[in-house]
Amino acid sequence: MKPVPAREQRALIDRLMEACGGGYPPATRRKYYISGPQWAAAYQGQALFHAPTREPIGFEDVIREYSKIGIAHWSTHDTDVIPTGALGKEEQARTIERIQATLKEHGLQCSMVTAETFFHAVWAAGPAAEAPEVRQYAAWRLANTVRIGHELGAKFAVYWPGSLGYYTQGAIDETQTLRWYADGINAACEADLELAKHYQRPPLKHCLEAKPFEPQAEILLPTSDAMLAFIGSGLLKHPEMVGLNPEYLHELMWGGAPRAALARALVAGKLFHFDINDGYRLKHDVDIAIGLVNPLDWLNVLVLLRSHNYNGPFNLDYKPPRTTSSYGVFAVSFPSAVDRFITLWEMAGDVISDPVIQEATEALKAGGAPADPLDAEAVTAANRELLTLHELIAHRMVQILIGQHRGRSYSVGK
Ligand code: GCO
Ligand code: MN
Ligand code: MN
Repeated sequence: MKPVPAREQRALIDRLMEACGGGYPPATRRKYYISGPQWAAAYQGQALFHAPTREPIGFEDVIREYSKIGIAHWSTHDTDVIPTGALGKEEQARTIERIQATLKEHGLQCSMVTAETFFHAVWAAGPAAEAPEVRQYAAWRLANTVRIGHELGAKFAVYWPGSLGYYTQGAIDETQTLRWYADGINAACEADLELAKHYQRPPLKHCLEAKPFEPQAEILLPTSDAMLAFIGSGLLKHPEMVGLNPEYLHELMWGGAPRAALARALVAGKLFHFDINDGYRLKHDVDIAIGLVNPLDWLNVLVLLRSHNYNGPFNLDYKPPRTTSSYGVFAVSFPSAVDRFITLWEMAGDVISDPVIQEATEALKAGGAPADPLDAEAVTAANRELLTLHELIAHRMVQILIGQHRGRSYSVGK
């Protein structure tokens, strides 16, 4: 192939995206409770070892582009849109008005707001640091974010306490730090109850998000399970207002099964919000788009969520890779992520209604009726053949994933 001159490259991307097929129209995409984070689209590809590869981009452009794609909801950190020094000042009010107008113009809703408590130097020792002024500032930031949420019409507030921990051991008493962190969440909930009255809106749903590694070396609430324990610890004044925002990759990172982590949140009634992305076990937070690494596991996750009528947001918390251009972020990265999600969601419906899987599942639940249910050998023998269905179900799921259940074949029977 001849070199492709820079001016022809976008046309090539567009033509090959078209050739991929399988895209949903924006109207279809809008039917799903999918949210696009400000920070995901505005991510410039920078990291400790990486210079940025993309141009900066503001909320006006992000919201407009999400609207064109058919992403109907938008989420943001306070400092994604308002500089730290302007928070709570006149500039905040003016920015909120501009965001409201932009959302309205493009027909998007703000679904979630989140306080940045990890980037600025003020959080060097975390949001629940020893110095009372840091904690007072953290409580104010959380309450201010809740206020922003009400003003933008959000239903959810997310807290990612990634800086709640330490690099070097011994300086903090972890029990004290957790109590102080609870004070911050309590302040946010109390402020919310006041603000909800003032704005005549329901209070927000407050969602804790865990990540096992990064940015602290050791993290006090590293998993969704740790957070469930924290919510139930008695330290929260309004535990009923607080639930989880699990992130798919964050559960995978520590070696957990995301589907099982979600199941534990579901049985606790705490699966409020869900950050969707992909990546690898026991690696750093690579935040790859949904389904590019583990499509079969994702299909399984969505079967669980569909079976249990999860109706919260699916937040596209991934980072378009550094190799993707500013143009590619909206031409390829976001539409393809949304479409893989929708396809996997549809496939999850196929799994749930699949006659083979249904019959196999029913048979497994029916058991084999041993003559003596207290005889281990008889119980084992009664189930022996049925248990083969576990592997058969897994095979069927892969068939559904690759379309074989609809007759797609690879020289089968030829
Ligand atoms: C990550 C985290 C963040 C949080 C966000 C919400 O991958 O580092 O997911 O993106 O979701 O900061 O507070
Ligand atoms: Mn996240
Ligand atoms: Mn992540």
